[in-house]
Amino acid sequence: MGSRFPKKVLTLCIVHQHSRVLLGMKKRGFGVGRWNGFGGKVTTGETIEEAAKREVREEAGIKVDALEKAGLLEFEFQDDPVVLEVHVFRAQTFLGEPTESEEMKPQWFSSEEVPFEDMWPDDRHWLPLFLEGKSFRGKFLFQDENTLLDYTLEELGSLARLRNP
Ligand code: 6OG
Repeated sequence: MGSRFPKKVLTLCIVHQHSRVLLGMKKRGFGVGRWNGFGGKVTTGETIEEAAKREVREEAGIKVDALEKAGLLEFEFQDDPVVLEVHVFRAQTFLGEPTESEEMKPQWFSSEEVPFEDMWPDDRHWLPLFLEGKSFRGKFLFQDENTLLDYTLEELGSLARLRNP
């Protein structure tokens, strides 16, 4: 898990309001059949935060504004040199009505009933921190899409939060 590998920068935004979270069922591509936040690749000429907002609009049909940085996750697959650097954001407010797109089918879940068995295997580790309003940083090594081999995860304190995006 090192920085000498090529990186892909991605966003992941979860709308979190009191005791509920908005997730989307991925209908195609990477992670198909799993519930996840909304997000995707950062493209040239946009900031990571702009990309996060754009992806939420494209995938869930809603507008999010005040994004809060929640976490930084790195995913690596054995036999694949590309490291996925995923910037996780929290949105507490939004405009519009969540609407199904070609890529995602949005649905509200109670924070106590997150469907971890139909999500990426890393989510059960970091999402509880997210739901507690904490910031975190983690690295996850997968054998394949269903098998998590190893991971490290740290909660960031208030000092670290100032230093780490
Ligand atoms: P597109 O490539 O479809 O965006 N993503 C992951 N999310 C979780 N929870 N675990 C993973 O473990 C993930 N790998 C990628 C980032 C892919 C979306 O899926 C997220 C993006 O929001 C490997 O454009």
